Amino acid sequence: MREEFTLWCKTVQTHMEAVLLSHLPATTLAPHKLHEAMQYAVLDGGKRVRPLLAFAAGELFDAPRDGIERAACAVEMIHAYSLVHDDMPCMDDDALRRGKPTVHKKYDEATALLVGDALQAQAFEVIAGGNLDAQRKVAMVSRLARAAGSLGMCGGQAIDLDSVGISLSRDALEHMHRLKTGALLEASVMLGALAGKSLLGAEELALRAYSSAIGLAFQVVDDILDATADSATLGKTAGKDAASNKPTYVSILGLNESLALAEKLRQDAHQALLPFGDPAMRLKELADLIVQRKT
Ligand code: GRG
Repeated sequence: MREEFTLWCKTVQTHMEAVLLSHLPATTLAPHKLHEAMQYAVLDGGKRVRPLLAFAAGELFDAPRDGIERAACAVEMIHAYSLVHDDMPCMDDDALRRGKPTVHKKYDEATALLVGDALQAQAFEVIAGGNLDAQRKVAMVSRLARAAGSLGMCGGQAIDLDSVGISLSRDALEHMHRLKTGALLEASVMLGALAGKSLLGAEELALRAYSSAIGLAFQVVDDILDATADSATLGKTAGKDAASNKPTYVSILGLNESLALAEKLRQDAHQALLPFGDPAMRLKELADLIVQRKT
């Protein structure tokens, strides 16, 4: 990893803490417990991969700073909501997330449900505010809604919940992950870019090809880490997929082929960025980060 890129990531990650805080309701406002739990779910944790993607794509298209920050904030809020709901007893039933007790453990189930609901609404309010043209905002709202809904992340989660204990084909596994994880990662890239301009057909296609490759790579690596890393390193319960009899890339392809697939997807991502040349360097390095990450 280039030192300059590592520094850029750290700067964005640190800055995002302040940006997210500024777009969350203050804990001094009632209902205090809900607002406190929303901050608990969003702040001080996570790799901020989605904001990094939004920043890199926004900077590629010279988007205004506030527009990039709002795009980054909105995708991270949707992501945080999905983690809170996913950890609840009715879904994955997990006690550890981002190295901390999950929201329903720290607070209670009803609060966790409301935290997710409120964060989802807040994400759209963040995009609707600010000074971007109405046309830009509508494009961003529409992309994010599609990515988060039943044809995106929620749909992928529904398929995932239905596939416990059954054997999925590789294609079916890929479809599930494209919705569950890939849709929001793609939206992160697209929202950053859309904060800058309306995308031309060729730009849209190239960014989609890039997002598709990193989205799948992210999941393949997630499966590899679930099988090989420990809970302390991951900040969440490791080995959960095998324990709950879930189909994963490692269970279908084995470890070595999964590693080779992640590497191929990294190269596909690089290839997709060729039309943008050097200015797309950060997106390229983010593909490397996604594949080489250890948590
Ligand atoms: C509940 C509607 C609903 C959706 C849940 C994203 C998701 C869908 C569930 C999370 C379960 C999971 C472990 C998915 C695998 C990939 C993934 C999204 C991992 C977590 O994302 P990271 O690694 O997390 O970016 P951090 O904490 O770094 O932000």
